[in-house]
Amino acid sequence: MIYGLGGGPASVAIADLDADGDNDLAVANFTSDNVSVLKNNGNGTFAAHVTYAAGSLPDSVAIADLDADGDMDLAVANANSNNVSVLKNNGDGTFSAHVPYGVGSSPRSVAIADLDGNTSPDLAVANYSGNNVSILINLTEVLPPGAFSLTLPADGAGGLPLPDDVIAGWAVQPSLRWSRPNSFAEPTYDLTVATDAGLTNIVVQQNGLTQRQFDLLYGVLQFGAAYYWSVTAHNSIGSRVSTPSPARFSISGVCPGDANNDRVVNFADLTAVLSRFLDVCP
Ligand SMILES: [Ca+2]
Ligand SMILES: [Ca+2]
Ligand SMILES: [Ca+2]
Ligand SMILES: [Ca+2]
Repeated sequence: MIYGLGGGPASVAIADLDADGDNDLAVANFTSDNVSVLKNNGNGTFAAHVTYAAGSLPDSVAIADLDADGDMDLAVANANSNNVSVLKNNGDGTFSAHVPYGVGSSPRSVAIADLDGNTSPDLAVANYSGNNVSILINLTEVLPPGAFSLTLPADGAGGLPLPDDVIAGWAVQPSLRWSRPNSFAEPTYDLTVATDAGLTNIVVQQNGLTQRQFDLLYGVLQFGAAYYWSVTAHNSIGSRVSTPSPARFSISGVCPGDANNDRVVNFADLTAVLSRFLDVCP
């Protein structure tokens, strides 16, 4: 497949620009003084490019979340205007007007990583005619994690199966899940599950989680019981407690296989079922 672009495409970078789970393209168009964004249709084909103005003779593009608002922004090295354009993502893969930052002479390449160790991404720019490199330290304030939510199970969800019964009621698998707070670096998470809203009778305490989900194991939860859970996110600056805190969910009181209703599944249940074998039911 071939996709049309602006003039003289010189550099391409890849990231999920519209936060829909697939990787999109940003291309610096050297002779048309703009950047093309191509959104992935989800299967490796791309929608027609949308262009955004950059500086003069953009020769290089790089992608990172430069302002810690959770979406991926663009940095473009403009060879003829001796600056770097930053284009902030509006959150949906469209971009606001570029803001130029002066660098050395004839910048031809830009790369992004945290250079001063404060977690925010900074820029390094190679200046072709200047025979040097410009370092642009990101001055965006590094803040504690932003607000985030407990997403699965939904607060108040009831009748969930036990983890060993899997699937139904837990979406894909019996996992507790939450959203990502805004933060330059992914926070770590402390998870608490308790049998009371005050989170004192704790049944699960897991600290330092690096993923935004926790898989519940067999044997921890009980039929017919209610549980309360909360997550606290930590980054280098501070902490943030989830919304809500706590959320509540309850497990189904129905025990699959407990044919004689004694809350235990054993041979007695098999006997109870077989005792009715060949019964004619109305
Ligand atoms: Ca995408
Ligand atoms: Ca951003
Ligand atoms: Ca943004
Ligand atoms: Ca930094």
